[in-house]
Amino acid sequence: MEQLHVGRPNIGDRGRFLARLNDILDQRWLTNRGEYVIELERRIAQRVGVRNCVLVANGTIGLELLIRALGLGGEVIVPAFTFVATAHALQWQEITPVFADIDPETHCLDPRSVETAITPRTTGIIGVHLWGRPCAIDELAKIAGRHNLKLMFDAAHAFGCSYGERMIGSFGEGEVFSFHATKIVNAFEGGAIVTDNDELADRLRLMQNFGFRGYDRVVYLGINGKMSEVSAAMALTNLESLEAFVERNRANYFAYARHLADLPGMALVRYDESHHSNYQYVVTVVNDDSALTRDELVTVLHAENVMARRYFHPGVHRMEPYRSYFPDAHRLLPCTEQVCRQVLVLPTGPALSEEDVAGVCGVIRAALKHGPAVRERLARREHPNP
Ligand code: T4K
Repeated sequence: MEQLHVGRPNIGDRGRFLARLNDILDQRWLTNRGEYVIELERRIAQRVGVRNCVLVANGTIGLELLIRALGLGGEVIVPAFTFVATAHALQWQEITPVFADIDPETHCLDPRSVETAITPRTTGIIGVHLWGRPCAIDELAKIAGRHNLKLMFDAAHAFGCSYGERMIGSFGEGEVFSFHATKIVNAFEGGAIVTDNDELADRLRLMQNFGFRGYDRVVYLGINGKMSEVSAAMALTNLESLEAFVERNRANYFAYARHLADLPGMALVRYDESHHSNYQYVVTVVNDDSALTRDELVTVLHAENVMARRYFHPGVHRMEPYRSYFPDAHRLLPCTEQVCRQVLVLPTGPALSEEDVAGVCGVIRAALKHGPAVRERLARREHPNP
């Protein structure tokens, strides 16, 4: 089988992208808020239904800028079941990430755990719409309101997704998308901060461009977080194919659902049809009834060229520097611990055909059917006889 990946980039109309690239070269306007960045900001704000979109070089710097622009400090509550960037964006600014547990059904922050993590030093909450599935937005907003905390969202996975009829991107003080190569819409590297707050957006624009307000006039502490024109042109082109990408992902998702339906020990994480989803991730949970553990299954899949991923193993709380700072964090995170042990993300995206999906499921089915024999062979591979 040809190698199959989780994060194969979605690539829209190549001709349109190359025409845009030629135009950028002809105009010799490569970065610093050129016409492609302005056009992409306008289209994203319109699509999400917010007043402001500030494009940035990547999702991580988007998180860092929004955290700083909101004046967060002290402690901020985040999940540990997320990509490490969510916590790094805080720690990089010497703000302490305090890990709350997740709901085992949604894989997003459990509001009850958030409430118990609040201390007098807490200034904010960052919810992560993991796998593009919305957090418990209303409950988190109530908690933030009750304790006078700022609420923002890491929406890296959730471009094109909604909470009911309202688009993700329009909640909290602001939200951050990632347009990394592996995301539903990619800009090679890129990200966006979206918010309805004009004053916040103005501050973000200053911060993202060294604090410049016009030529020679610096009015704020800033950094370089700008998106280039070529990235904006790529994202604009891909945005025009978003519906087609989602359609392919959706078809793959339901093909997986059919093939894996009656497999004991393995469950596909569901997308609630009352929200729009981009179906970017095919997430499975390998539970205790499975004939093989998640880690055994991933070894088999990799040997068969299926590059399934153990996102976000072992959990941010078990990665440095957090592991050293909070060696006992896992005691308060039982659901995170379990999900980190069980989640397996399978390849999808327009690069995968339904036949590929059938092939992946065939490998899984055969491995689980012959579980004990496979386990024995894996053990022999690890400890060969002298
Ligand atoms: N918050 C959350 C919740 C996030 O998930 C992320 C990023 C962020 C914040 C930060 O946003 P950015 O600063 O990245 O904009 C990947 C991505 O690098 C990362 O962007 C993403 N989350 C995360 C979930 O996935 P890795 O370590 O899995 O990347 P990598 O290089 O192993 O790529 C994944 C797969 O994609 C590989 O199997 C190969 C394939 N691939 C990858 C690239 C880059 C390709 O086929 N072509 C490519 O160009 O993190």
